[in-house]
Amino acid sequence: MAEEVKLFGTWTSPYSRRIELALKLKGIPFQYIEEDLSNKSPQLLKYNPVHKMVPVLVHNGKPITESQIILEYIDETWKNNPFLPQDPYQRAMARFWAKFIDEKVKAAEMKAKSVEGKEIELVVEEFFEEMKFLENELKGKDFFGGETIGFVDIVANIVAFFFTVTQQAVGVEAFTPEKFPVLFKWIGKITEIDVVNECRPPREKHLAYVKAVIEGFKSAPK
Ligand SMILES: N[C@@H](CCC(=O)N[C@@H](CS)C(=O)NCC(=O)O)C(=O)O
Repeated sequence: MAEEVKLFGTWTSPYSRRIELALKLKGIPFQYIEEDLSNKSPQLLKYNPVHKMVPVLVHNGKPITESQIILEYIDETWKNNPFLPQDPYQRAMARFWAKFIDEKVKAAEMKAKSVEGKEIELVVEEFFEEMKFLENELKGKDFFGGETIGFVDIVANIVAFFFTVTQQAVGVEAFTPEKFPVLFKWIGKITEIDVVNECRPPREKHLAYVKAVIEGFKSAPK
């Protein structure tokens, strides 16, 4: 039976972009369906009735949600170019760091929504303090996955692209090559991979979008 792979995503969503990247790294042909999150499609609501969020991967009619779970599903279903290491301890560590990244990102996002002005800068500063753990984890390696891009690299792409854009939109210089030499070297390395760049939103359009979102937070009733 021919495989049918569909990805429901949104261009600004780092979680959607990581699934696109995973599918491309595995060489899996797929149909991409762009969702308008202000007017979610009946299909999205059917496939993700619990969270009603993108990304959703639909494989031969079966939906899978939550980006890290989708990544593991892809890795288990298509065995070429494995994302997770074989060794159980190394697998556990990869899952630990991936979870760490998403938890810290979500926490920073929630905090940023509840504060104003200068306080946003503090949230960004605090977030990048947490990211020092990630800097340490990467020391001595080209990629989190070792010699090549793996599970944590795919998840950490959010730090490489999305946080640099957010920082520029907010106008804070918390994430700099001076403070994070190892992470910046890693950004240089993953940016050399064409498929990684293909899965990144266009920078100027993305920057304009993030600025508009931040303005929205500021003007939203508290
Ligand atoms: N934990 C989820 C997060 C996904 C997520 O936050 N998706 C956002 C877009 S970036 C979304 O669909 N938001 C729609 C909503 O909250 O109604 C994952 O890893 O897939």
